[in-house]
Amino acid sequence: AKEPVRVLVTGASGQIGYALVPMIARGVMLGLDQPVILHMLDIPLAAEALHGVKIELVDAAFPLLKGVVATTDVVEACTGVNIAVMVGGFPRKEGMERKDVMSKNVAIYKSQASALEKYAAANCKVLVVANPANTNALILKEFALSISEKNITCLTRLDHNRALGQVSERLSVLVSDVKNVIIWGNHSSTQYPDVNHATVKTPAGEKPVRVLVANDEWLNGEFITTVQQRDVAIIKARKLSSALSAASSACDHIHDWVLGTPEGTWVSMGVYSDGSYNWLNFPIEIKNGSGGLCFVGAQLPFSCLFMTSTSMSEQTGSRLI
Ligand code: NAX
Repeated sequence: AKEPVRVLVTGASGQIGYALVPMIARGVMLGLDQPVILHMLDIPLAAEALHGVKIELVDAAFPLLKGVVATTDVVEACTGVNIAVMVGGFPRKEGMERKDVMSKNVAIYKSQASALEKYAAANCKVLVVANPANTNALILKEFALSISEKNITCLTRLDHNRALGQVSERLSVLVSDVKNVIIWGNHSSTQYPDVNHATVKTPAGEKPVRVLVANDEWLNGEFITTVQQRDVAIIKARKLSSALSAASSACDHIHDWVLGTPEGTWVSMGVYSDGSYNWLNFPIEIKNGSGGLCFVGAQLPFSCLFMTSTSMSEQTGSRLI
């Protein structure tokens, strides 16, 4: 049997955390044969709620769940973790300026970064979900210098999945038959969802999305704004921001990072880009097992990113051009 993998979720008693921890415990993130030990961190104000989540995890009797650490102590939370999903953060409240939120998040991410650096397992993979995800990832990198920047990513898979969902709805095809959309830019409403290389599997082979949709006006207009502003639509309908889709996309992100993407398929991840941009989204294809570099978007006419993911403890990669 495999050794359990320790997965940290910060902000675990929040909306996304509550949706995410059962998915991890069920094997959605790391596979149905991978035992896990969940580490859940939240702030003292949420300690009781966090305890409640732990009770529910016990009650759900997940066969793969080999242990639960529920704590408000950042060192205890980070000790020995192989994967860290950073969901906790200070939300922007009415009347707050962006810079006020920023300074709160700097303090939070500074302390969590140093705890991860000191106490996490070697080669711990970090996914930042909390917004502003790109900036929080950068703060984390600045304060955890010994963690390779290749092991620090942020979530844009939700935007990627939303784009897949839009194409699937428009064409009335299975979402699992749509692939290779790309989300460019920052994880914000200025992101650019791109279907120029996206395809749909049909009985007659793979067809370009642009050909099948045959409506550039929709693809260049409503499609893009729908993906960019999806959060607004969810908040309007639910009076709460996205949670189950965010949790599911975080699982997809880690799943593909650790286990690889299917041959010929790329996904969007926020990764460190040197130069002046810091975290940006790139299409990334991750090959499992071989240790060889994997090519991202072989037929794409732009510079891309190489990355490999061979096992939990081994990850190399380098940026190309
Ligand atoms: P909630 O407010 O429901 O939960 C946040 C949790 O974090 C709370 O339980 C809170 O007590 C905890 N927390 C606050 N400070 C903490 C600290 N210092 N250490 C540990 N825990 C702490 O928010 P939720 O809806 O779960 O969203 C979480 C974050 O995800 C937000 O920043 C949100 O903006 C971001 N999102 C990012 C997305 C993405 O695609 N990157 C999409 C979904 C989501 O909006």
